[in-house]
Amino acid sequence: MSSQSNQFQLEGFTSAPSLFTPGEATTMRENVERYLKDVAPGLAKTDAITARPQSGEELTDQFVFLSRMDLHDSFFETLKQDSRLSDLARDLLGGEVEVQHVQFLDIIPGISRPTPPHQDAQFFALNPSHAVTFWIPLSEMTVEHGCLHYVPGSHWNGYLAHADTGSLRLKDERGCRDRGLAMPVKPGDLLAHHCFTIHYSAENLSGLSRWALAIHFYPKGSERLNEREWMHRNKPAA
Ligand SMILES: O=C(O)CCC(=O)C(=O)O
Repeated sequence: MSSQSNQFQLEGFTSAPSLFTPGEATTMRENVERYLKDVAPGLAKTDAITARPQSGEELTDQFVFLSRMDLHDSFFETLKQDSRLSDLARDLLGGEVEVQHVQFLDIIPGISRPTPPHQDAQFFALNPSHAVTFWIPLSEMTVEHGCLHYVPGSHWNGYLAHADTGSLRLKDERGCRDRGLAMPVKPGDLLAHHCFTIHYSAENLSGLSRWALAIHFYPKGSERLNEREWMHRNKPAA
């Protein structure tokens, strides 16, 4: 078993420092810039979501979430097929895998909120719930930039109750932030977490946008339920 797989099994997350070269990380960033300018403005709202500032209801023209980028652009279609990603996913999930879509997330200081503590399992609605999220930073990420935090070992508790607030958020966040481990990373690195691992981001105090890509891998042949059916079968442990 690799040390990454060992950490993933025991703690629910792992990292792959410098999985991509600095040149590849720059190319990814340039392609996101191109996509934001040339592709995102022509997409339906479901695939390109703009920021809603904390202070008001008016939407801005700044994109904070892009989904299914691989369907709209060949650079991201090629990225998701990168064998370094599928090799790592096979190692972590322990078998053959299926790659999902490429997503982009921006946390804009003063505009978008930090990500609250949550698990990804409900989004995926898989039976059984076993999947990995790869999170690829496109800018320097320290605590000040609002880096991701993982709660080590939280995946062992299975599914926990989430509040329905439009975005997923644990109903009971008490203690999460005390136990959360900051994961500072740089472009070229990759973080990986299990779908039951509690994770959240710190507030972005850097004054700079915080860019990342996310790509999910499921075990090959996973059964996907609709969210209601999944919720019915997965009673929260707390
Ligand atoms: O980028 C973030 O702040 C959150 C990302 C996340 O929750 C995820 O990719 O599962």
